[in-house]
Amino acid sequence: MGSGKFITLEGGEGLGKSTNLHFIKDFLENNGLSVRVTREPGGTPLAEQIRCLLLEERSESVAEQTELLLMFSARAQHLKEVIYPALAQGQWVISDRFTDATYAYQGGGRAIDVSLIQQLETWVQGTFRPDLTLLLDAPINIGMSRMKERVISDRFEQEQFPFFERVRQAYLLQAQKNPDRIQVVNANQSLTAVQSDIVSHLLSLLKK
Ligand code: Z5A
Repeated sequence: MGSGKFITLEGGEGLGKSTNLHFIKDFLENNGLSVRVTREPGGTPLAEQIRCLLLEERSESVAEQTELLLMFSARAQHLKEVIYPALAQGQWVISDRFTDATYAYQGGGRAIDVSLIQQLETWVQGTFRPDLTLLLDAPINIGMSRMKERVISDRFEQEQFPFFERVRQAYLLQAQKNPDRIQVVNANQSLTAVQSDIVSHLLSLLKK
Protein backbone atom coordinates (compact mmCIF):
# COMPACT_ATOMS: atom_id res chain seq x y z
CA MET A 1 0.00 0.00 0.00
CA GLY A 2 1.07 3.64 -0.49
CA SER A 3 1.15 6.13 2.34
CA GLY A 4 -2.63 6.54 2.53
CA LYS A 5 -4.50 5.65 5.68
CA PHE A 6 -7.87 3.99 6.14
CA ILE A 7 -10.32 5.52 8.64
CA THR A 8 -13.73 4.07 9.41
CA LEU A 9 -16.70 5.64 11.18
CA GLU A 10 -19.03 3.41 13.13
CA GLY A 11 -21.95 3.63 15.51
CA GLY A 12 -25.68 3.15 15.85
CA GLU A 13 -28.10 5.00 13.63
CA GLY A 14 -28.51 8.73 13.97
CA LEU A 15 -25.36 9.27 16.01
CA GLY A 16 -23.71 11.57 13.47
CA LYS A 17 -21.59 9.39 11.15
CA SER A 18 -22.64 11.22 7.98
CA THR A 19 -22.33 14.61 9.67
CA ASN A 20 -18.81 13.91 10.93
CA LEU A 21 -17.64 12.18 7.76
CA HIS A 22 -17.65 15.52 5.98
CA PHE A 23 -16.03 17.24 8.92
CA ILE A 24 -13.17 14.68 8.86
CA LYS A 25 -12.77 15.05 5.09
CA ASP A 26 -12.43 18.84 5.40
CA PHE A 27 -10.02 18.54 8.33
CA LEU A 28 -7.72 16.14 6.47
CA GLU A 29 -7.86 18.14 3.24
CA ASN A 30 -6.96 21.27 5.18
CA ASN A 31 -3.91 19.32 6.33
CA GLY A 32 -2.89 18.83 2.70
CA LEU A 33 -4.12 15.27 2.24
CA SER A 34 -6.01 13.80 -0.69
CA VAL A 35 -9.18 12.19 0.68
CA ARG A 36 -11.64 9.65 -0.69
CA VAL A 37 -14.99 9.33 1.08
CA THR A 38 -16.98 6.13 0.71
CA ARG A 39 -19.51 3.96 2.54
CA GLU A 40 -20.64 0.42 3.29
CA PRO A 41 -22.52 -1.42 2.19
CA GLY A 42 -21.78 0.28 -1.12
CA GLY A 43 -19.03 2.39 -2.62
CA THR A 44 -18.99 0.93 -6.17
CA PRO A 45 -21.84 0.53 -8.68
CA LEU A 46 -22.14 -3.20 -7.98
CA ALA A 47 -21.78 -2.79 -4.21
CA GLU A 48 -24.43 -0.03 -4.27
CA GLN A 49 -26.78 -2.48 -6.00
CA ILE A 50 -26.08 -4.98 -3.22
CA ARG A 51 -26.81 -2.17 -0.72
CA CYS A 52 -30.26 -1.71 -2.27
CA LEU A 53 -30.90 -5.46 -1.99
CA LEU A 54 -29.88 -5.35 1.66
CA LEU A 55 -31.72 -2.23 2.79
CA GLU A 56 -35.01 -2.22 0.92
CA GLU A 57 -38.07 -3.43 2.75
CA ARG A 58 -39.48 -6.65 1.31
CA SER A 59 -42.25 -9.09 2.08
CA GLU A 60 -39.88 -12.08 1.90
CA SER A 61 -37.90 -12.53 5.11
CA VAL A 62 -34.13 -12.39 4.60
CA ALA A 63 -32.07 -15.31 5.92
CA GLU A 64 -29.28 -14.24 8.28
CA GLN A 65 -26.75 -16.07 6.13
CA THR A 66 -27.95 -14.20 3.03
CA GLU A 67 -27.55 -10.88 4.82
CA LEU A 68 -24.08 -11.73 6.11
CA LEU A 69 -22.80 -13.01 2.77
CA LEU A 70 -24.20 -10.00 0.90
CA MET A 71 -22.38 -7.67 3.33
CA PHE A 72 -19.09 -9.40 2.58
CA SER A 73 -19.83 -9.61 -1.18
CA ALA A 74 -20.26 -5.85 -1.27
CA ARG A 75 -17.12 -5.43 0.87
CA ALA A 76 -14.97 -7.59 -1.42
CA GLN A 77 -15.99 -5.45 -4.39
CA HIS A 78 -15.47 -2.23 -2.44
CA LEU A 79 -11.97 -3.26 -1.36
CA LYS A 80 -10.92 -4.32 -4.85
CA GLU A 81 -12.36 -1.38 -6.76
CA VAL A 82 -12.06 1.54 -4.35
CA ILE A 83 -10.24 1.07 -1.04
CA TYR A 84 -7.07 -0.77 -2.12
CA PRO A 85 -6.47 1.33 -5.26
CA ALA A 86 -7.03 4.64 -3.42
CA LEU A 87 -4.65 3.68 -0.59
CA ALA A 88 -2.09 2.50 -3.13
CA GLN A 89 -2.23 5.97 -4.73
CA GLY A 90 -1.55 7.56 -1.33
CA GLN A 91 -5.11 8.78 -0.73
CA TRP A 92 -6.68 8.71 2.72
CA VAL A 93 -9.91 6.74 2.63
CA ILE A 94 -12.78 7.43 5.05
CA SER A 95 -15.57 4.87 5.06
CA ASP A 96 -18.98 5.33 6.65
CA ARG A 97 -19.05 1.84 8.25
CA PHE A 98 -16.90 -1.24 7.54
CA THR A 99 -16.44 -4.69 9.08
CA ASP A 100 -17.00 -3.62 12.70
CA ALA A 101 -20.60 -2.98 11.58
CA THR A 102 -20.85 -6.65 10.61
CA TYR A 103 -19.69 -7.70 14.09
CA ALA A 104 -22.23 -5.27 15.57
CA TYR A 105 -25.32 -5.83 13.38
CA GLN A 106 -24.94 -9.41 12.18
CA GLY A 107 -22.92 -10.64 15.19
CA GLY A 108 -24.67 -8.64 17.93
CA GLY A 109 -28.03 -7.75 16.39
CA ARG A 110 -28.72 -11.05 14.58
CA ALA A 111 -26.66 -13.19 16.98
CA ILE A 112 -24.66 -14.88 14.21
CA ASP A 113 -21.67 -16.85 15.52
CA VAL A 114 -18.76 -14.41 15.64
CA SER A 115 -16.28 -17.08 14.52
CA LEU A 116 -18.12 -17.24 11.16
CA ILE A 117 -17.70 -13.48 10.76
CA GLN A 118 -14.01 -13.80 11.63
CA GLN A 119 -13.58 -16.49 8.96
CA LEU A 120 -15.22 -14.32 6.30
CA GLU A 121 -13.21 -11.29 7.42
CA THR A 122 -9.98 -13.26 7.00
CA TRP A 123 -11.07 -14.67 3.65
CA VAL A 124 -12.16 -11.32 2.19
CA GLN A 125 -9.61 -8.98 3.82
CA GLY A 126 -6.67 -11.14 4.88
CA THR A 127 -4.96 -9.10 7.62
CA PHE A 128 -6.15 -5.75 6.26
CA ARG A 129 -7.80 -3.58 8.95
CA PRO A 130 -8.54 0.17 9.29
CA ASP A 131 -5.75 2.36 10.70
CA LEU A 132 -8.30 4.14 12.86
CA THR A 133 -11.94 3.48 13.69
CA LEU A 134 -14.03 6.18 15.35
CA LEU A 135 -16.96 4.61 17.16
CA LEU A 136 -19.70 7.15 17.90
CA ASP A 137 -21.44 5.86 20.98
CA ALA A 138 -24.50 7.00 22.92
CA PRO A 139 -27.58 5.45 24.52
CA ILE A 140 -29.93 4.12 21.84
CA ASN A 141 -32.69 6.66 22.53
CA ILE A 142 -30.35 9.54 21.61
CA GLY A 143 -29.88 8.33 18.01
CA MET A 144 -33.54 7.41 17.74
CA SER A 145 -34.71 10.85 18.84
CA ARG A 146 -32.36 12.53 16.35
CA MET A 147 -33.81 10.36 13.57
CA LYS A 148 -37.47 11.08 14.42
CA GLU A 149 -37.80 13.67 11.66
CA ARG A 150 -36.66 11.21 8.98
CA VAL A 151 -39.50 9.64 7.00
CA ILE A 152 -37.75 6.92 5.00
CA SER A 153 -37.06 3.85 7.07
CA ASP A 154 -34.95 0.94 5.76
CA ARG A 155 -35.01 -2.75 6.69
CA PHE A 156 -32.60 -2.24 9.61
CA GLU A 157 -34.43 0.81 10.93
CA GLN A 158 -37.54 -1.39 11.32
CA GLU A 159 -35.81 -3.29 14.12
CA GLN A 160 -36.75 -2.78 17.76
CA PHE A 161 -34.91 -1.42 20.80
CA PRO A 162 -33.38 -4.79 21.99
CA PHE A 163 -31.80 -5.30 18.55
CA PHE A 164 -30.12 -1.87 18.70
CA GLU A 165 -29.00 -2.45 22.28
CA ARG A 166 -27.29 -5.70 21.18
CA VAL A 167 -25.69 -3.76 18.30
CA ARG A 168 -24.38 -1.13 20.72
CA GLN A 169 -22.95 -3.73 23.11
CA ALA A 170 -21.29 -5.63 20.25
CA TYR A 171 -19.66 -2.42 19.04
CA LEU A 172 -18.36 -1.70 22.55
CA LEU A 173 -17.01 -5.25 22.75
CA GLN A 174 -15.18 -4.73 19.44
CA ALA A 175 -13.67 -1.56 20.92
CA GLN A 176 -12.57 -3.47 24.02
CA LYS A 177 -10.94 -6.14 21.87
CA ASN A 178 -9.19 -3.61 19.61
CA PRO A 179 -8.17 -0.75 21.91
CA ASP A 180 -5.32 0.49 19.68
CA ARG A 181 -7.49 0.80 16.59
CA ILE A 182 -10.99 1.68 17.82
CA GLN A 183 -11.52 4.99 19.63
CA VAL A 184 -14.89 5.44 21.31
CA VAL A 185 -16.26 8.95 20.93
CA ASN A 186 -19.09 10.09 23.21
CA ALA A 187 -21.83 11.09 20.73
CA ASN A 188 -24.11 12.30 23.52
CA GLN A 189 -22.56 15.76 23.64
CA SER A 190 -22.66 18.85 21.45
CA LEU A 191 -21.46 18.49 17.88
CA THR A 192 -18.59 20.87 18.69
CA ALA A 193 -17.46 18.64 21.56
CA VAL A 194 -17.76 15.50 19.39
CA GLN A 195 -15.66 17.11 16.69
CA SER A 196 -13.05 18.28 19.16
CA ASP A 197 -12.65 14.64 20.33
CA ILE A 198 -12.44 13.49 16.72
CA VAL A 199 -9.70 16.04 15.97
CA SER A 200 -7.56 14.78 18.85
CA HIS A 201 -7.73 11.22 17.44
CA LEU A 202 -6.94 12.45 13.94
CA LEU A 203 -3.96 14.43 15.19
CA SER A 204 -2.59 11.28 16.86
CA LEU A 205 -2.96 9.40 13.59
CA LEU A 206 -1.29 12.19 11.62
CA LYS A 207 1.73 11.99 13.94
CA LYS A 208 2.18 8.23 13.33
N1 Z5A B 1 -25.00 -2.64 8.09
C1 Z5A B 1 -24.93 -3.93 8.58
O1 Z5A B 1 -25.92 -4.46 9.10
N2 Z5A B 1 -23.76 -4.62 8.47
C2 Z5A B 1 -22.65 -4.12 7.88
O2 Z5A B 1 -21.62 -4.79 7.80
C3 Z5A B 1 -22.74 -2.76 7.38
C4 Z5A B 1 -23.93 -2.07 7.50
C5 Z5A B 1 -21.55 -2.15 6.72
C6 Z5A B 1 -26.97 1.24 6.58
O3 Z5A B 1 -26.21 2.10 7.32
C7 Z5A B 1 -27.33 0.00 7.37
O4 Z5A B 1 -26.46 -1.08 7.04
C8 Z5A B 1 -27.18 0.22 8.84
C9 Z5A B 1 -26.40 -0.99 9.35
C10 Z5A B 1 -26.28 -1.90 8.18
N3 Z5A B 1 -28.48 0.26 9.38
N4 Z5A B 1 -28.87 0.81 10.39
N5 Z5A B 1 -29.46 1.24 11.22
P1 Z5A B 1 -26.18 3.65 7.12
O5 Z5A B 1 -24.88 4.04 7.73
O6 Z5A B 1 -26.41 4.02 5.73
O7 Z5A B 1 -27.47 4.20 7.94
P2 Z5A B 1 -27.59 4.67 9.40
O8 Z5A B 1 -26.78 3.95 10.38
O9 Z5A B 1 -29.04 4.57 9.66
O10 Z5A B 1 -26.96 6.10 9.42
P3 Z5A B 1 -27.68 7.44 9.28
O11 Z5A B 1 -29.13 7.26 9.31
O12 Z5A B 1 -27.17 8.13 8.06
O13 Z5A B 1 -27.22 8.18 10.60
P4 Z5A B 1 -25.83 8.90 10.93
O14 Z5A B 1 -25.05 9.09 9.69
O15 Z5A B 1 -25.14 8.23 12.03
O16 Z5A B 1 -26.33 10.28 11.51
P5 Z5A B 1 -26.39 11.74 10.82
O17 Z5A B 1 -27.33 11.68 9.60
O18 Z5A B 1 -25.05 12.30 10.64
O19 Z5A B 1 -27.08 12.52 12.03
C11 Z5A B 1 -28.43 12.31 12.38
C12 Z5A B 1 -29.04 13.66 12.86
O20 Z5A B 1 -28.43 14.01 14.11
C13 Z5A B 1 -28.77 14.83 11.91
O21 Z5A B 1 -29.91 15.62 11.91
C14 Z5A B 1 -27.58 15.56 12.56
O22 Z5A B 1 -27.58 16.93 12.27
C15 Z5A B 1 -27.86 15.32 14.04
N6 Z5A B 1 -26.63 15.27 14.88
C16 Z5A B 1 -25.45 14.65 14.61
N7 Z5A B 1 -24.58 14.80 15.64
C17 Z5A B 1 -25.24 15.52 16.59
C18 Z5A B 1 -24.87 16.00 17.91
N8 Z5A B 1 -23.67 15.75 18.44
N9 Z5A B 1 -25.81 16.68 18.59
C19 Z5A B 1 -27.03 16.91 18.08
N10 Z5A B 1 -27.44 16.52 16.85
C20 Z5A B 1 -26.56 15.82 16.12
